[in-house]
Amino acid sequence: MKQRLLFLGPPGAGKGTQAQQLAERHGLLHLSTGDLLRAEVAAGSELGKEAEAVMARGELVSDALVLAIVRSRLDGHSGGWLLDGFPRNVAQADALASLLADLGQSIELVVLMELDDAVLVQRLLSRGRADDNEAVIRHRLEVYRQQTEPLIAYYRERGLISSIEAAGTVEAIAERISALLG
Ligand code: B4P
Repeated sequence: MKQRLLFLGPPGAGKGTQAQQLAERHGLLHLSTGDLLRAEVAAGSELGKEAEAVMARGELVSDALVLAIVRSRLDGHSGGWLLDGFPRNVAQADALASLLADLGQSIELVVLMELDDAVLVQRLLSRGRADDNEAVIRHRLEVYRQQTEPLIAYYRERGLISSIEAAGTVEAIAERISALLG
């Protein structure tokens, strides 16, 4: 089974939901940059203070900050992993590629979760996190289109992408993902 995975898709596509379940089932390290940043905010660390206002506006936290978090978690981990919500722009993808080259590891599969904007907005409004009000959600979708969507071409050129339809029940989507893992 493929064990070095990356989940890509718009906010609310269910990356976190699917990644958590899959990682538990197969004993993979689940790295959600969103969760890690929210933990820093909750802890009131310097890093969290820097991230809080940026996240509340629906923008991307600085690449340097996110990279430091990912590097510290991947360094020294030799088993499988699942990156959820990272990378979110081409600079982060390039930085990840050089980090993985340093570690002698590589991405085996990028799962692209696709879903209509109307469903995304509905899901996020019912989740009700601090950054889940309609204006911020619309802005996050714009940031996704501008900064994160170019990663689809980036990973397609590298022959790594498989897409799935992210509508339906959590179980149905999990089955679609499992079918890609071999
Ligand atoms: P994230 O924490 O990554 O969150 P997300 O993209 O909004 O949500 P996700 O797609 O994981 O959806 P989820 O499973 O929760 O990002 C938050 C912020 O952190 C960013 O805006 C940014 O500021 C910052 N950030 C994170 N990573 C960064 C990086 N690398 N660089 C810079 N900044 C970064 O699902 C959404 C909802 O739908 C949930 O309520 C869930 O229960 C529900 N749901 C899931 N599957 C469903 C289904 N099949 N049917 C119905 N509902 C479903």
